[in-house]
Amino acid sequence: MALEVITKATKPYDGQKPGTSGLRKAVKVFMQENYTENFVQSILNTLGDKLKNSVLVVGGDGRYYCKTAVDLIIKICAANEVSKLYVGQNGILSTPAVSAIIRKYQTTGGIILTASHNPGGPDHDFGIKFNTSNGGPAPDEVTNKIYECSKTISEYKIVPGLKCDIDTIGTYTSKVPSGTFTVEVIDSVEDYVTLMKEIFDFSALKSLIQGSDGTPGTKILINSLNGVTGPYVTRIFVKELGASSENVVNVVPLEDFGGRHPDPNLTYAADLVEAMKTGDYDLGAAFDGDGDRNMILGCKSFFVNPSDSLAVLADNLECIPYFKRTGVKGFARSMPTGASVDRVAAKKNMRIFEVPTGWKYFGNLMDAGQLSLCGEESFGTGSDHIREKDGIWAVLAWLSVMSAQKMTVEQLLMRHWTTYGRNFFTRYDYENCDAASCNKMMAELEALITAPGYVGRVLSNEVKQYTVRLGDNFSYVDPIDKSKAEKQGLRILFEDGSRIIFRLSGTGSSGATVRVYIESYESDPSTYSQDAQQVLKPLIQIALCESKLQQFTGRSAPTVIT
Ligand code: VG1
Ligand code: CO
Repeated sequence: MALEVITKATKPYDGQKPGTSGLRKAVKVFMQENYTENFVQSILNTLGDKLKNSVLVVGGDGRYYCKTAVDLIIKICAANEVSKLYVGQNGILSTPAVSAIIRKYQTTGGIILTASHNPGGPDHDFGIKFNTSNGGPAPDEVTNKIYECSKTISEYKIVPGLKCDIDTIGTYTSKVPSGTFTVEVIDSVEDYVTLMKEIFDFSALKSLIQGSDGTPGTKILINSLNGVTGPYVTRIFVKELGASSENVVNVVPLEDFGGRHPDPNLTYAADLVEAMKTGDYDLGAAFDGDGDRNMILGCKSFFVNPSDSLAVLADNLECIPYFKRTGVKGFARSMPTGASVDRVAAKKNMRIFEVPTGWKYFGNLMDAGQLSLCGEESFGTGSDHIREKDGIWAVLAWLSVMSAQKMTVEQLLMRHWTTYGRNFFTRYDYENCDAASCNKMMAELEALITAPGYVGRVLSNEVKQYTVRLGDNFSYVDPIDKSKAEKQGLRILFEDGSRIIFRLSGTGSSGATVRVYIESYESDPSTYSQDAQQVLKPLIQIALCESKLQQFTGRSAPTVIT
């Protein structure tokens, strides 16, 4: 006998508007009656004709509330005539793995349960993100539809009696009024590992890590910050590539990430930074909660700025078998990302695209065959092998370059700067500020930098002066579908190529986070080893002064400096 579908009446909640990457709110918000159900039903409603007999991938980063949400999604999908779900065992799938699985099994899309780099646990954040059939985050057009739907939703459908053991791999079928509903519980890492083996030369990487012909192995230290990458890291670096289990730490996914902020930067991955300082390891890496971000460190904690990481990989893609096969079609970066990759593109005569912040803006270019490698300054690096940024992929890419070039991380950077000059870059984050004051600051700054007479103005501090070339609020027209994204960040661009950029974060769950991005270019080799904070000090002072940031936020220092 078929399980019963129940239609439940509900009322809309305010604010179910997906941000830079999905809907992120405090767990307690998601736990409100029908809150999660409303949003899931809104996602399904926007599928329209594609909903009936659709196939979706479901999984998340293992944070608190993931399993409850997976259970609800299974029951709601069963009631909405979805025909099949691929669910990661224990509800675990990294964001890059979801993207890979959507593409491999050509599903209608996927639902990812994560608030990415935001802390987890009952008192922290949860998130739900929808990815479309190309494996990428839903574009603005789709997320806007989901939001519209959430504002008028009056009912959702559910099969309360459906039970499915997501902890055990297997195929589970249930009879529902529309026919058979299938849940296939899959190994969380298998499909992803298969893809990585197609992209990289695992035997070369194994020789690099284990050492060969008398050369000592390259020692790695990988820190999963108790996020979703743990099982992937253990399988790939230990089982496949022969690293010792001491080379991988915090590899058990925890619902609260062990109480830490699962964000791979110098502040929140401080234990990796400390451990790398001993000089015992040649490459260190950390990932965020859902496994799409990466931080790369060289021996003695030599920091690879993500904008430089992108540029070095762009310059060395021939070291990776995948690109030998597919060719390199073009590069892209998000607008605030440092422009070092632009110099590589110019030298290689390659297309370079500048898109708004958020991985969803790369998808169309990749689908149209115009883009192979892209990145964001926020520790995101990836390629067209999937449609999400990919933390583990980035580490394997770096190891491939080190193996082929026989160089250390620091040597690769030094060679890069010697060839191209150095784009110094830093980002200041002021987290959890008062939203109204931040909005006011942004409005006043926009008025200032777009006023007549701002262009040509000379901004200076004691040591340096910069002439304004352009002041605007960045807008973008997608070259493929011509969709327009406006108000993507305030830019002050200077004659010498230096830049100051201001954005408000779209991933926070409370208050406002101001991000200030500062960049300048130097071609004098004596500067290359200098500290970015020192080099950028004059520009930072100018940025704080122009925006009156300290007055508006009441903060004398940022919470995170990258
Ligand atoms: C931040 C980053 C952005 C990234 C986004 C999602 O967005 O700046 O580059 O794509 O997080 O990353 P915002 O709006 O807070 O600046 V993840 O790994 O949290 O999905
Ligand atoms: Co993430």
